[in-house]
Amino acid sequence: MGRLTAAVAGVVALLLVLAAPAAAGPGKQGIQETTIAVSGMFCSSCSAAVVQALKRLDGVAEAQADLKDDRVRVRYDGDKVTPRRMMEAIRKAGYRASLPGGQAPH
Ligand SMILES: [Cu+2]
Repeated sequence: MGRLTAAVAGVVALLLVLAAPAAAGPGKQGIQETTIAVSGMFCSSCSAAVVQALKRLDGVAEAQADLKDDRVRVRYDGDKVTPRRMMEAIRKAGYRASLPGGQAPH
């Protein structure tokens, strides 16, 4: 393989890698915001634990727990993390999580 051919092949490979996320599907890219219903938070250390669990995830920019309304509002990078992963993190921290709008956690 000549030098030029190798260079072209390299560029093509790079373009394919860059194009891959865009081809993965519409919607979920960039900064998103969602609200997750959380039950089992009874005091401010509970809500702090939930916020901590979320912020530990790569891609979560901001998390704000609302103790009174049993929910947490999250701003996140849709390329890096999904609401499903967030709910798993909340459950691992010992709380129950579901997406509002009837989507069951299981
Ligand atoms: Cu508590």
